[in-house]
Amino acid sequence: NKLSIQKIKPPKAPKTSLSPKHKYYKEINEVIAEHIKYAAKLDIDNTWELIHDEGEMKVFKREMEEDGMVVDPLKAVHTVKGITGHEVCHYFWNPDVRMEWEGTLESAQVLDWFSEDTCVCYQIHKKVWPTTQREALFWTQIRHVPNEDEDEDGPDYWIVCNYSIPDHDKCPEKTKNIRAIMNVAMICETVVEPPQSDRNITRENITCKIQYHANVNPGGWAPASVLRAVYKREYPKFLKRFTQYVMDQTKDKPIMF
Ligand code: 6CM
Repeated sequence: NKLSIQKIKPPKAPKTSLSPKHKYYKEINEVIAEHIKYAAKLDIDNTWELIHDEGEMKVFKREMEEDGMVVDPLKAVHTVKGITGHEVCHYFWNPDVRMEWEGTLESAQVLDWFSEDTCVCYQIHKKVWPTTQREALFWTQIRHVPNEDEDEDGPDYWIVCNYSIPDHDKCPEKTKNIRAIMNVAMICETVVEPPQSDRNITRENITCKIQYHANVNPGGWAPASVLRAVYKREYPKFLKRFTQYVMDQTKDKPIMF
């Protein structure tokens, strides 16, 4: 009948170009759904300890240990004017530009492409005295998560997730490094204010609301105090440097919604 026809919405663009038959398809969807769920709740209560507060940027952690290793979950929120969530995610995900903003890396390489939006990266982090150097092997995916609400008022996110995998046939074996395990996500929402027709929107009218989640297991012994000191210093530094990088890269470019 007429009523039910009006309710049918046009099909949304595919959320990922990764084939449902891919062996990582299920894992990727589940991991991303979990990050979106937590981002939507934004449940920063008093179980989260504020470790850095600078303007719009706030970085929180929860002290946690597993088998004597520091695995403190970290969460950060930031609000940046003049850039969109798509832009933030694009530069965070794009492996071609990672070395331009990532200050903790010694090297990074792409080992495989699962699809246009998903690849496998292998990277070696800078050594932190006195610990053994860390490396990481992970899939990284960028995707748009359209608002699923009936009333169209719900948020519309862009997300990048970096998630460790146990192995890959192109990954160097038996290196001198310790393999860190991570589950990291950058989740962004773009706010347009004041709302106006698409044509007149300038960078003055847009703000990006960022949430960043990091769950990192160092994968082997490292002194807790050193690790916590490095995290406390490096995560805020990363957020500042990276968002500045996105502002610099985009200021003279058309807005990427
Ligand atoms: O999310 C960030 N970067 C992504 C791309 O590289 C990726 C990395 C996650 C960090 C995984 C940490 C591995 C072990 C840490 C070793 C210590 C390195 C510190 C070196 C200091 C000179 O998701 C931004 C990551 C910001 C890291 C603090």
